[in-house]
Formats: sequence, structure tokens, C-alpha cells
Amino acid sequence: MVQGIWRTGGVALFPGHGTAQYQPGTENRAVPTGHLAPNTGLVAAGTFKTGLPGRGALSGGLDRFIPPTPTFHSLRSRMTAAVSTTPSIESLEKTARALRRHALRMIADAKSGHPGGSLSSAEIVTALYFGGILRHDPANPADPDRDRFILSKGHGVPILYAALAESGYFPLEELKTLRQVDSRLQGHPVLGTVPGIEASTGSLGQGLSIGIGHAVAGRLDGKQFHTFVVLGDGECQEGQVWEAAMAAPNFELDTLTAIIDANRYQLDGAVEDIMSLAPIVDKFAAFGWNVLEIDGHDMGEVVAALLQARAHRGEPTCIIAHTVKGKGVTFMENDNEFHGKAPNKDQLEVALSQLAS
Ligand SMILES: Cc1ncc(C[n+]2csc(CCOP(=O)(O)OP(=O)(O)O)c2C)c(N)n1
Repeated sequence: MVQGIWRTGGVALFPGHGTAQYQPGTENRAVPTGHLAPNTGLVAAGTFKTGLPGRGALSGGLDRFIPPTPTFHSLRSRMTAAVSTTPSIESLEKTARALRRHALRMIADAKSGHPGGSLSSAEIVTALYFGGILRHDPANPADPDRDRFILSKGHGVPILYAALAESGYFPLEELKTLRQVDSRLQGHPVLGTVPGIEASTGSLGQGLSIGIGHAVAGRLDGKQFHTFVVLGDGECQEGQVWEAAMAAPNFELDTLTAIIDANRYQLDGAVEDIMSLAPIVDKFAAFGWNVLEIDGHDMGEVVAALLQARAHRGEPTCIIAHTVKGKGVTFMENDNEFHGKAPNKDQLEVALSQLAS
């Protein structure tokens, strides 16, 4: 079950579930069941917590969610196109499990890689690629109008390779070649290898700056594309992240969304013990970001937050996605030994059985 909460007036459409009218100034709850809106551009799912009063998800009402500007009709019709083929939440959850299985098989085959941070990003990457969020065409990966996706925490790339292969950017068979000499699938993403990789990352801290570059370039070129960047919370200990965090609101880059995979661990241990990011919501908000805080494994919340982020105007959006490192495999969850260690054959079997569809 997914639910939406609004604090101001508006109308929400839940195809198959009717239209809900909301009263200004009150907290309105709508509880559509099961799946995302298949027939309209308006999708509302998920419960949001916001960091500051008046900030965050849907806090401006649906007129802010999809503003009635001259672009309203084209935005809505484009979103309609994107969402009309959107699978159900259950189907997206199944896809996330399939991507997790791919990632673990690849890492086990390579006998090296980063399972923990690949698994924690699974719902985020699934929602982007299969939830009708990212506008992309695997048959035309250089389309200048495509949305950009940058995995700034490049060591988590197995989950991205899995999503790209499942989307049709390259054959699924190629996943087996992860980290092999001469493979296009190196342990960190390399621009110019497989189509669909938008940036070389892995040296942590740089992806948000690269995303800013794309967003500024899009504005200068008069393009409408959106740029999504996924960062790790450990990665946010890098100074360059905060320079980028200052720059994006300064340039009012509302075509940029940062998603922080907040799984509470980095390489050496707990983020909190090494250098705390708290209060991270307030920090991004103080820098001028529209901040959303979600459960990064609740597919409904993830999809709804991403939709809200791309529709938000005037500020870039930062989604703090609370996640679990190693999510989906009991013996990997919150065990930082699996930050950068491959499962052996037996462990892989157990993991795959836990992730069976
Ligand atoms: C500039 C830089 N310093 C150090 C590293 C080594 N390193 C690889 S992964 C990692 C931890 C990153 O933590 P986080 O971003 O939270 O990733 P996750 O826990 O999601 O895997 C570190 C320090 C690196 N890749 N780049």
C-alpha cells in the first residue's frame, strides 16, 4: 500500500482510484492501493518527511508539484507519456530483486567488487530506469535531449550495469565480464565504454559537480533534460560535494536532483563515527536545496520523490534516501565487511535464494 500526504489544497488523480480533492491548510491523506497511475502524468505515492517546515515533498500543493506555467501542458503530457507504461510497484520491486541478483553474480564471478553499496542503491536505480522517471532511449544513447544519470559513488556500478543491460544498452551476457582485463565493464564507470555511462566516477566527490556541468549546459542549450546524481553518504565527507552543494542552488539548477544513498557506512566503518554529516537535511536546506527525506527501499516513496524532484521549480532537489547497506541479503545487511568483498560460491547461493523473485 502506498499513500500520499499533502498539506495544502489541490487535486490529485489516482487513475483507477478516482480523483481526490484536498482542502487548503489541512493535512490530506490519500491512500491509493497497489500501483502507480498508469494513465496520467500525476502520480502520488509515498509518505514524506521534510526537514524544515514548508520545505519538501508536495509542501506547496499540487500547483507546485506541477506548476501552472506555460510549460504545464507539455510537462504534463511528457510525464503522461513517461508514466503511461510505468509498471506497478510490485513489478518494480521484482525488477530491483533481479538487479540485485545480477550485481551479486557479477561480483562473485569477478571475485571482487562492492556488494554492500550496490544493494543499497537498488530501488533508486530501478525507479529511475524502470519507473518512468528517466527519459532515455537505449537505442539512441547519445540523444541530446536524454536525461542524464551519474553514479557518483562509482564503486556501486554493478547495480548500474545491471540496469543498463536490462534496459537494452548492451547484452546481459556481458555482465559476466565485470572487472576483467579488456572488459568494457570496469570496476568503476568509465565514460566511452558501454553506452549509458555518462561520467567516469569512482574518485569520490566529483559526480555532483559533473551533474552541475550537465545542468548548466542544458540550460545554455535550451534543453529540458533532467540530471540525476546518486551519491553515497560516506562520499559526502568529501569537500568537493559541499562546493557543489553551494553552487547548484546558487545557479537555481532545478533540473538537477541529487540522491544520497544514506546507508550509514563508508569504507572504514560508520559514517557517524568517522565524520558525522548530521544534520544533513538541515545542511542541504540551508544551502538552498529543496530537500526530501525518504525510505530508500520503499519503492512507492522512491518513485514519488523522484517525480516530485523533477517537477520542482526554482531550486535543485536533494533526496536523502535512508537505506541499508547490503539490503536484501541477511548476512550482508549492515555488515560492512561486504563493503568491498565478493561473496564466495556458497554465500552467493544463499544470497540468490533470498533474492528469488
Ligand atoms: C577520493 C576517494 N577517496 C577514497 C576512496 C576509497 N573509497 C571507496 S568506497 C569508499 C566509501 C564510500 O562510502 P559511501 O559513499 O557511503 O559508499 P557506500 O557505503 O554506499 O558503498 C571509499 C572511501 C575513493 N574511491 N575515492
